[in-house]
Amino acid sequence: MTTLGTLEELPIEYREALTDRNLVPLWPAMRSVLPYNVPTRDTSVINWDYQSIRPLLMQAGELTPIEKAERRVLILANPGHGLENIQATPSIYLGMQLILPGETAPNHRHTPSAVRVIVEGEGAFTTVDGEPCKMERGDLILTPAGKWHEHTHEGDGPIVWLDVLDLPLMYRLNGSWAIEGELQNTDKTRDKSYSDYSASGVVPNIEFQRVTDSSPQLRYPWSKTRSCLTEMAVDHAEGLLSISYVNPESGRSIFPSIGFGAIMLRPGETQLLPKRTTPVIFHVIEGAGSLAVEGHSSTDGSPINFVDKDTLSAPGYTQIMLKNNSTTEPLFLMTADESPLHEYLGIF
Ligand code: 1HN
Repeated sequence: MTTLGTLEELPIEYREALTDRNLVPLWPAMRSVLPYNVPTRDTSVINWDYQSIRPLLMQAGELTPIEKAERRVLILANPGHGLENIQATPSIYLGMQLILPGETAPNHRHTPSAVRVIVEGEGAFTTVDGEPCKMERGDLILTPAGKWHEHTHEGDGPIVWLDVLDLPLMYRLNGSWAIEGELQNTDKTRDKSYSDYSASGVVPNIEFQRVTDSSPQLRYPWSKTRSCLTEMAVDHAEGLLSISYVNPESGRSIFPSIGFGAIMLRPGETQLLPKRTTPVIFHVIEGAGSLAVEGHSSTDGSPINFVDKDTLSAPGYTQIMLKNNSTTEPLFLMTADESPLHEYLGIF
């Protein structure tokens, strides 16, 4: 490996002359922007365990009325990226959002795209461009870039969901902005994508814009994903059981930025995930297990244990091992990653 010259080796007058002209020499920075063999991997292995998040989120419900919050969220920030940068991975933002009975989070729309993964509670819905999307445990509710959305809670207990947005990417592109709107106040009882895309392999002939970058289906019920994975398990005795959430019109990722999927581990099973370029987020829908990431683990060197409702992160370019800690029950995880961007950029 060639040893490159450093900044300190350059005469101070020369460095000042460069700075005065907004110039920077490349060679002292070369290895850090272009390391050999493996990229910089800032994403730390973290478990944001729900058991410790929940009381703090409920406290936010007492401390801050919805009118003072607009969105009452605790951000799941990855220390590897610096907490102040609100990144879970380089381009993914995560937050736990709380709405109390009778509250409405006001209508707005913005350039970042968002998915909500429902964590607990029932009786709430997100209205997306006039379509009310019911929120049940494990469901994915999409609010693609530019679509109006407000959240209404008519149930009894609190409702909590995980927000997954491409906000860090959008923000650094200087492309993140929002518009406020009047409440949509729909009197519809369900969203039309519920009927339009209720069967896989069957698509409606009512709206003829066949391919859009973001999925026209707004709600992906967990019950369907779960039954698909358990049906797959009947016909596949071994191998990784996983699905991708896709735009039903194009077969491609539901967003151009973030890819979503789900994994099932059979009782007692351990799976080595295919080594990939993209960092990944796991959210535990059902079951208990452990995560082991090559070169990263808890301080005693053992894998990180998790239970349902926990959310974890792992960097790219590493070997990831998942284990189902139960010998009788399956384990179900949702995943979010940056694969659509890596594919678009030709590095996946
Ligand atoms: C947003 O619009 C929501 O609509 C949640 O629920 C979290 C974080 C940053 C920017 C916009 C929501 C958000 C957000």
